[in-house]
Amino acid sequence: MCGIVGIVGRSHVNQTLYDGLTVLQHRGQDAAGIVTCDQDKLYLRKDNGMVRDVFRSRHMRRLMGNMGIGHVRYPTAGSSSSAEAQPFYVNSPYGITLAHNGNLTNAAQIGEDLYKTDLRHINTNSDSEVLLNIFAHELQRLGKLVPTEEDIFTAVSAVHARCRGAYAVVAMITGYGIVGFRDPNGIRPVCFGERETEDGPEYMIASESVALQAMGFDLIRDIAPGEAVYITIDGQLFTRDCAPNADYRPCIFEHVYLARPDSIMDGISVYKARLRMGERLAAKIKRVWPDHDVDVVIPIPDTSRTSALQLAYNLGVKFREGFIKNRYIGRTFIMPGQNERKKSVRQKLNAIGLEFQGKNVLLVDDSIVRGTTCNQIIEMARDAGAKKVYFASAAPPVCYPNVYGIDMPAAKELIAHGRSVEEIQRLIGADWLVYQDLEDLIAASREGNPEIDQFDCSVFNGEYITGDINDGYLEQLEAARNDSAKKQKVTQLAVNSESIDLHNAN
Ligand code: PIN
Repeated sequence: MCGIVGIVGRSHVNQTLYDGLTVLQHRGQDAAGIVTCDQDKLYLRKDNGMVRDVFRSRHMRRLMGNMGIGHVRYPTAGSSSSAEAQPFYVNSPYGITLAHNGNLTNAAQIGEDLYKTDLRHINTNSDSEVLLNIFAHELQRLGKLVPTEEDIFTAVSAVHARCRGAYAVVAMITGYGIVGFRDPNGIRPVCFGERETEDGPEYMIASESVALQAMGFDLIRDIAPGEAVYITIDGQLFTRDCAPNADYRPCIFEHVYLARPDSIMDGISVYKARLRMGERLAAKIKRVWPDHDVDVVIPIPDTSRTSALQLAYNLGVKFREGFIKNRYIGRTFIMPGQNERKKSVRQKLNAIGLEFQGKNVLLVDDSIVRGTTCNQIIEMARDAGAKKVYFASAAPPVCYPNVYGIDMPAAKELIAHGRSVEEIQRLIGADWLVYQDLEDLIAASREGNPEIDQFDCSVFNGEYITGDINDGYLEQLEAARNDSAKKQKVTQLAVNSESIDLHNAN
């Protein structure tokens, strides 16, 4: 999962891009980058780290121009070194830069085609560099000195024909404009908005509406699946459906955990979807355990708070803050090895004893992925004096790996993979465990926008909607994602960090 932004403004856009990226920082803390365009020159700064660490005043001063794009990266399969921070650049045609959120499931195949047929060299392991070169190649084939919006849309259509998987993209064509596009299933989110100025309208494309809102842009709408939006450097906006086979299937895990609650995504308020998850979970609890003895509902901060609040209300049980989070420690599921992950939970959360002593507590989390943190949190609740510790997950069991750009662990490392709810309950050490039903999760999201028939629910049901995922692909993914592979990557990273990225205007 990553965050993308693009702006065509009327004055320098560096600060707005920077601020927009900080609003999207939850989508990736691994690397950040901005490229701006001033006349026919590009200025690029990218590196590993959080937005506030990557950009210093001296970098910001150099990022000149009224148009630019930016990216925050969450590590997905293959990414690690700062050379793989985005945006990526290719000089021909026009000078194109690109930032991508998602994962191409046929990257290996089309990467080979790029080399053997299109005679293009890819210098990293990143599928985003592949995507950029496909787009560049398709634009170059048109052979125009000045690209028109028709040319841009033709190239995006060709990208759709060649690429499989999930991709929400912003690309900048030096001297001409910014294009945003989304795969034909609209798996990963991207939207666009407008801000009026005295000199005319400014446009912003972003992964989440919260970035537009925070920067004073009005949300126009989400980019539709398969659609492309092209904004010229002088502020004209064009849109076009570029995929004949578009079929809206946005990723439901955005609503569960990834997105900020204050975003409106594909017409759905993430906040309200989470409230409805709580409502439906409460209904299930009442159904399966009508005479429950829960004294208090306690969320595991932060994401689960919204659904826990509504769950408690609908159960008619007290809602209390029992855990306080040290907000200066990173998210847990981005850490490479099991030991580090274990250690960080107690550093990250602290229990308020008086909310636990002698009580039957129902802890609520947004999801259970590996089950390692909830195991420790349950232990903490017992240490704090809880009589009984029940556990509720606002999402169904996460049983399958994600191939569409979320850095989920390998199948074997998912606690729910091949296990029953009773087994999981025992493993995490809860006195009782309840999961949201998938149909309830879908209903909670869908109620926000009934026009969306289906979602990508692959981590819950193993149905990969792009239809190209076979066992071989999953095995490769498994090899790249298991803990030992990640550890190895960290060692490599230490070795690679001295390498020089030719395009980095540091
Ligand atoms: C964490 C949100 N959420 C907590 C992410 C933990 C799974 N984990 C997914 C639960 S926060 S585990 O609110 O953004 O801080 O099952 O892998 O142990």
